[in-house]
Amino acid sequence: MMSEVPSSIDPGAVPRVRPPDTVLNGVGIWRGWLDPQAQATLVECLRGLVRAAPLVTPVTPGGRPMSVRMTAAGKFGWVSGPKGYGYATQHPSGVPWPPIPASVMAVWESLSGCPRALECMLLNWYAEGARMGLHQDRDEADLSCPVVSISLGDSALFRVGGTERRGSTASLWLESGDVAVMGGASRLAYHGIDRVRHGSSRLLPGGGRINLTLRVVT
Ligand code: MD3
Ligand code: FE
Repeated sequence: MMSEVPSSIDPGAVPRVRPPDTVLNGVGIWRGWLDPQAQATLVECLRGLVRAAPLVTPVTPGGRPMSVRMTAAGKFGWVSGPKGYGYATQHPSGVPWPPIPASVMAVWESLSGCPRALECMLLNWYAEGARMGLHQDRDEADLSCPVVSISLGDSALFRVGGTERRGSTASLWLESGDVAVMGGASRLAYHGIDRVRHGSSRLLPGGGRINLTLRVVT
């Protein structure tokens, strides 16, 4: 006799090993998904990545320099300059983007619920005083794929609203090791980082915050 297989198993569905700890305006948040050891190992990997593809100061669509500095890994990264902005296959220096760390790939596979392969990891660096204004992420072609965010280092006050800029918003502190998944209706939610509590984490010796956002671009 054949062994019993639960009929509910869908080979296309990627199981999430645990439900989110919090859902804020449709954004799922897994607290401490990466433990302190995994965070430290990942930071070492990111140090090498930043040496290969140095941080750059992006400009807003309005032409103002951002306080956050950025680089990327994977098939695509984000570039901006006086001539405009968008996804590109090379760092502004002309080097290809470094590969996405394996531990980051594993986060995508565990929590995105997305059948498509990860194409881009953007790295945002928040030095003391850096913030990110309320915006939507809508430059990716396939909006059925979520954006997944990994927070490392100092705690950040994350704000998320609805799909219209003027709507009401809710906030929470993202801490080192937390992972947030923006899928479904929340994929086009307005969001930003109001402030970072400098020195709140001991992961990075001089303080500061790293945010990794994982994306399918095409
Ligand atoms: C909600 N980064 O890189 S991550 C960004 O912490 C960005 O650096 C912030 O916004 C950061 O674009 C916030 C959480 C996040 C990322 C993408 C989203 C929330 C999102 C896309 C849609 C809705
Ligand atoms: Fe964003």
